[in-house]
Amino acid sequence: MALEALIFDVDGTLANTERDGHLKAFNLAFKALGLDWHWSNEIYHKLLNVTGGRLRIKYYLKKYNPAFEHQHLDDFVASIHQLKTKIYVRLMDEGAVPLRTGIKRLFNEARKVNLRLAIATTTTTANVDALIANTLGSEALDWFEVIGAGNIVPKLKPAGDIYTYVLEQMNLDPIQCLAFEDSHNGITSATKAGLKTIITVNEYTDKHEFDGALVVLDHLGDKDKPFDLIKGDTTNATCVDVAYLRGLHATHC
Ligand code: XBP
Ligand code: MG
Repeated sequence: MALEALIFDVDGTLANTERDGHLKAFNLAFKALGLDWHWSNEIYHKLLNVTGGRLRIKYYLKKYNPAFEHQHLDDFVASIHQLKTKIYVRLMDEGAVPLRTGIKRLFNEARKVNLRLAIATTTTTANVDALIANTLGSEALDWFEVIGAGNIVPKLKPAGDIYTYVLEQMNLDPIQCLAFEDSHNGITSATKAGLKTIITVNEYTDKHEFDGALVVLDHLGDKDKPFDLIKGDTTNATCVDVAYLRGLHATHC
């Protein structure tokens, strides 16, 4: 079956949103609410194993702040997360995080040949919209046939639900698509939905296990900035373009 669609994770894949976006927003929200919690980059590295902001806050409390008590913990965590989302959106509006190398180029190339595009992420819809609108323009939101976000399915990555949801919405078989991810939880989710995955690592995920990945790269590459191949078939390609993706798909899918 021919390659029909590309499905992208957001955080760490489209942009390095964690340090200058999510982490910053969590800490600003804690401060604004008068909480004396502060997540260092080192702790955040560990907290990232738990996907989804609400679950991450609850995991933090259990593991690093067990003395903290609240009568209505779920509601309290939800209110912290709501404020964190508001702050994150403001940071994106201020242009806090650029797209990763090659993302804009690949979107444009894919659109030219009518490859269908979609998003599968654990983050909140408002965060995805803010990142896309501020880096590509609000019209770019229409480039994605489906934006599958964390508030749509009950089980977040590493469960396969969000990818399965996106595939169902697009009426596509996993073999007709490729997924783009940056983390172990991400590739686990895509694999559970039957998808083959291209990995671009970042500072938080470069030590992760990526068994079953089609290829592991430092980034997608651009004309003046070739990618480094970390794992996968040797190639003369220097950036991930449609021809390279079709080649990978024809060989491995
Ligand atoms: C990304 C995440 C997200 C963000 C926070 O995982 O884990 O939880 O850090 O977003 P992936 P929210 O890239 O695998 O989708 O606070 O909106 O949940
Ligand atoms: Mg990710």
